[in-house]
Amino acid sequence: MKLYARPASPFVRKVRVTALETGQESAIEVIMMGSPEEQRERVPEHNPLGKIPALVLDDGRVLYDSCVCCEYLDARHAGPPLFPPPGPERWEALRLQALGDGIGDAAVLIGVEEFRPEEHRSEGWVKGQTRKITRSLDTLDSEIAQLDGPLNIGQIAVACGIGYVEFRVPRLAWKAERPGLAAWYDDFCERPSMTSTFFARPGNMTPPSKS
Ligand SMILES: N[C@@H](CCC(=O)N[C@@H](CS)C(=O)NCC(=O)O)C(=O)O
Repeated sequence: MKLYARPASPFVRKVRVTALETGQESAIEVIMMGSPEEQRERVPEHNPLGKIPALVLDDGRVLYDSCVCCEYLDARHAGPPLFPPPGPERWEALRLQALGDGIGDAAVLIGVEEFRPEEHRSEGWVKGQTRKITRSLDTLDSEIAQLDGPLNIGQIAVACGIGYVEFRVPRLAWKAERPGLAAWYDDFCERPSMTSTFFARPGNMTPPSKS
C-alpha cells in the first residue's frame, strides 16, 4: 500500500499510528510530499478532493478520509479491534474520533487563515475556530474517564488532534486549566506509535513527556 502524506497532518498521523498499533507499518510505503504544491499536483489523481491521507491499496483501489483508512487497516489485523463491534462502546469510540478529528480540522483552518496575507485574514474566524478547540478540550477534560480502557480509534484521533493543536496553535497553552486531559495526553504520547510519528518544526518543540 502507498500512503500519500504530509509530515504534520493530524489525519495522516492517525493512519500511521493505526498502522503501527496494528503491526502493519511495513505493508505501507509513506509517500511524504514536501510542499502543498506537490500535494496539489500529485494527490488529485488518487483523491478528487485533493486531500491527504489517501491510501492506495495494492490492487490499485484508493481509500481516503482517515476514518475510512483506519477502519480498513483495523479490519486487516487479528489483534483487539480499534473500532469496537456494534454497540455502545463503538458509538463512544466513533464520537471521540469525531471530536478528535474536529479539533484537528479547526487547527488546520486556523493554519490556513494564518498563511493568508494579513489584509485577507479574519481575526473573528480564527477566534471562532479557537473556541471550537477550547470547548472540545473542556469537554474531554470533564469526561476524562471516557478516554480510559483498551486502545481505540477515539483515543488515537483525540491524541493526534491535540498533537496538531500543539504544533499549529502553541500559544493556546491549554494544559494548565485541564490537568486531567494533560496527564492523559502526555501518557498517551509515550506510546512508540506516537513518538515515532511526532513532527515538529526543527528546534521548535520537544515531544510531550510525563517527566
Ligand atoms: N476528514 C479528512 C480531513 C483531511 C484533511 O483535511 N487533510 C488536509 C491536510 S491535514 C488536506 O489535505 N488539506 C488540503 C486541502 O483541503 O486541499 C480526514 O480525516 O482524512
